[in-house]
Amino acid sequence: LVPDTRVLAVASHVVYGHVGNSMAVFVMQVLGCDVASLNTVDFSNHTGYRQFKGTRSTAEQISELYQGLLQSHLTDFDVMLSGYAPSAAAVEAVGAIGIDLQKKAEGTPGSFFWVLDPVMGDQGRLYVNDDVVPAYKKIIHHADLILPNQFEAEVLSGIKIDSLSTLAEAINVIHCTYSVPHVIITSVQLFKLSQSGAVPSPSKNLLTVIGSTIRSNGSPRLFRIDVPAIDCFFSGTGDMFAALTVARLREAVAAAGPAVQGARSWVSPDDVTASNLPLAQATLKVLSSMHSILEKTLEARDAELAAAPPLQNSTLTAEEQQKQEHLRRTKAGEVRLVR
Ligand code: PLP
Ligand code: PXL
Repeated sequence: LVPDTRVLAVASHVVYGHVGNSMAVFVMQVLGCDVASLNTVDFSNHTGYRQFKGTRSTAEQISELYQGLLQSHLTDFDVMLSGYAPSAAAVEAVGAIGIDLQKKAEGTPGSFFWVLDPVMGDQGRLYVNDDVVPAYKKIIHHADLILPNQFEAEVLSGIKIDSLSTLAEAINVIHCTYSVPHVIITSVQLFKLSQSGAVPSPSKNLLTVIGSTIRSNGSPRLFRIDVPAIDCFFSGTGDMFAALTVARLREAVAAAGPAVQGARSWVSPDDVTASNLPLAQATLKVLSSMHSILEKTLEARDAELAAAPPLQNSTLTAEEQQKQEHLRRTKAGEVRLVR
């Protein structure tokens, strides 16, 4: 069912555990994609451990690897998935790769698709340098699909999302100001929006995903999917979402047939159901996989923590014990990708 799909995955690599490309490459491969990985950082482990060793790529190093692909004609990618980049200059270097691949595909609409995850922050907080924000704003209109979380959608659109209508406005800015035809806001906590009275009957136990494909008249075709929230913080879920979306969207677009395959927008103005919206169909499958992997992760984490209780080592200071406990819990919470 999956069409042949060559993906260029540009994100971080960790030696131990599963975030960034160390998550996305396996996920896309297991779903039948042929994946090339360009790593923007190479760390021992993800930053949630609060300590790591390793290196960040410079913009020059990223560009040089791409030059190497170019000189040997190794750029026949159908999809690029770009995630975390460690500086504004690195974001621009990744952007230049996406723009170059788009340009090569210009003669054949639909032959190249750039999925961009604008990794900048979460929960009201930037975790990149301030200058990364304008760097994303400069490249984002070249992307076909972007995957911001609620905070990143606010940063990009300049609209504070505090209701369903401001959420729709932010999506409209992404479609119209940035001319990005497809967007998925990967997590919205409607119950938090409701604290201002703006949203009726929300549940703390639901996570909402809202996406949209622009219609051929420029208006958004919105869809909304509520999923049960798993009450735990995992690193790498955004990367898993992005990787699953690449694979499932290829399937959904292929199933929708030639009319959709070459088009920038997949819906006409009078389409009112989501049944023919490939982005919504793909997202349903993505969320279903995410749910089963995260449930399994939670179960395995709890079993691991129960099997080996915290160390009681009186030679450690309280602070050292706390650190060891944090490391133990973080390791136990690594997303489980094995069957
Ligand atoms: N550092 C690197 C190398 C990352 O790839 C990411 C997220 O993708 C982050 C930091 C942000 O992670 P955190 O939420 O732990 O700050
Ligand atoms: O997107 C999650 C992620 C990716 N890459 C690295 C990380 C994290 C989150 O902690 O540390 C290196």
